[in-house]
Amino acid sequence: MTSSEAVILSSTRAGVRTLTLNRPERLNAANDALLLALTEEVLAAGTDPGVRVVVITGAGRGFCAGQDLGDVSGRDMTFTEHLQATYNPLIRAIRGLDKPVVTAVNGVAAGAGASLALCGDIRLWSASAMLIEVFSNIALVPDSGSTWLLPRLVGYHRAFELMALAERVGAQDGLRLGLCEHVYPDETFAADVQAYAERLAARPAHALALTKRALNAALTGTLDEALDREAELQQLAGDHWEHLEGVTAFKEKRAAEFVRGE
Ligand code: T3D
Repeated sequence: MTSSEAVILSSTRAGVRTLTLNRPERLNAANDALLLALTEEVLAAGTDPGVRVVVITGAGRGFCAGQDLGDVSGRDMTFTEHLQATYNPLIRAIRGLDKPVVTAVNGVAAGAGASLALCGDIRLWSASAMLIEVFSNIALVPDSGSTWLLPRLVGYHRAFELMALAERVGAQDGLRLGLCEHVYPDETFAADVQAYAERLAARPAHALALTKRALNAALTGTLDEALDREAELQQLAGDHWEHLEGVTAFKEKRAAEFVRGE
């Protein structure tokens, strides 16, 4: 663990790098220091060979309450400049990372915090997690990717309703709506997240990186483009040692071993 004073805490176990937003007294509302540090940590995890999966979670009872509203007045940047300098690089770093990112939503995720919660490759929620597209409460527009991602998850109309009314989505509704993959009890959440992330970390890292790349590109492209891209990426996957190991393990009727001393 790095300094307990830090706005982002970082720890690594069994190939899983856990990045914890650490402003619990503000429900981890994001100030510039937090956003820049988180982006830096995500990018650093991407180039660290000891990291196979990144988990993003929050300290205390919140995941992230969005922009720190105490930090806005007196700012010498426009909203556009601010988003381009802080939130947008973070969301791009997560979506562009060649490693799976798990958002472990331990409590309320509001505003840009909701965008952050949604943008993980895998979204795990605790039973007391809650997502709020809170922007309209302060007469702002959803940002940090929410207008792109939420309608793809729930459809235009449900997304508009959630955004217009800033309705609170609890864990069971989040699961039903496809905003998360799994819900775990509060008491065992951290252990359940670590166990899930370790399962992911044992999977073939190179193949998952290519899979993430293909899925992200497919979200905005045509079927034709996806077919061509799959054919190209399959070559990269098929030429990698992971593929040989997977096939050999199948033939030898044993579990494949995808983690090597890299
Ligand atoms: O570039 C730009 O600036 C534009 C980008 C915008 C991105 C955005 O995210 S806009 C949306 C900003 N976020 C909000 O509007 C959320 C505001 N917070 C809330 O609505 C509520 O706090 C919650 C629904 C998230 C949680 O409610 P509750 O009742 O569980 O907790 P609470 O009592 O309201 O909050 C606990 C403390 O955290 C409290 O401080 P205190 O009174 O104990 O000293 C509260 O002020 C603080 N806090 C919560 N959210 C924020 C915050 N402080 C600063 N900024 C916050 N966003």
